[in-house]
Amino acid sequence: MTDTTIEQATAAASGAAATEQFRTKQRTATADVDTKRVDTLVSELLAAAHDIIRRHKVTYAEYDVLKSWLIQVGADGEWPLFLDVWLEHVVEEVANENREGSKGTIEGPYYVPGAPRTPTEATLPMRENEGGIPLLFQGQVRSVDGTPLAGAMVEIWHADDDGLYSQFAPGLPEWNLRGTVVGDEQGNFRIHTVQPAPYQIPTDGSCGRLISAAGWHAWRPAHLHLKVSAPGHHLITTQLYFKGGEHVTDDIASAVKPELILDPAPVAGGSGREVTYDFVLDKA
Ligand code: MBD
Ligand code: FE
Repeated sequence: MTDTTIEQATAAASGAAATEQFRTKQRTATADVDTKRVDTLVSELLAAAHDIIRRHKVTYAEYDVLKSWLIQVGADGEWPLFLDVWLEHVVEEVANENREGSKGTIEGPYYVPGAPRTPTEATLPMRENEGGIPLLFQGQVRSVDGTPLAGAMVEIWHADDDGLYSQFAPGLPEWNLRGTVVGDEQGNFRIHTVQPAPYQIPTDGSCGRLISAAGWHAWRPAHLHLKVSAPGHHLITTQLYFKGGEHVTDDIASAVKPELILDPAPVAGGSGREVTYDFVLDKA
């Protein structure tokens, strides 16, 4: 445990980094939402809010609390966190409802493109005494028809044993526990890392204030984030969790699916745990 790192991690710092990361991504994204669509979506969203105000007789005092909270979410840079925790899971559900291959789930606010490339069998960038149980995560990338996929890439990023992400918490090496693993001719990969800890949403920012005001908890279960791709196939963004882990059944971000739960076994004659998980990609 590195206590100083925990003390220095603030909602505003991780929020600012997540906001900047999203702005970078958005510059390269193209959005073409036509007038009719904006009219429909925003009108229905507002109508839902009007209905809630009427049904619950929302007061001016409550309206002002909402207003100041919304202003503060922006000031804290917590819009990426708020949206990815409470809305993204439904966007993902709709986006991938017709996929036949492996299940995806939300990306969350802490993906950074361009993590260092590693060979097929690799240890993720980590500190000399990185905490956490060693984990060997291996598998194969195949097409829906069973064909092994040459040219597959497995991007992986996850929190450390303190639940902190590099580039979003201070004091961590830039690419700590992030990598782009290049599969072999058969789409195989073998990734040596450590098991992440559960992730707690920052309690000192606006999302934390909402959580305590509503009497909720602030936790996501321990998870690996992945983006898996191969030529001629749809990229899949997903996460994997650990059987029996804390908050696997009550993820604040509602992003756990039964197909995404790993059950690593102790490494025979070695240290740590290992697990095999294959990815099946839809044809593009
Ligand atoms: C995370 O690590 C995460 O994966 C999501 C979805 C939201 C907040 C933090
Ligand atoms: Fe995460």
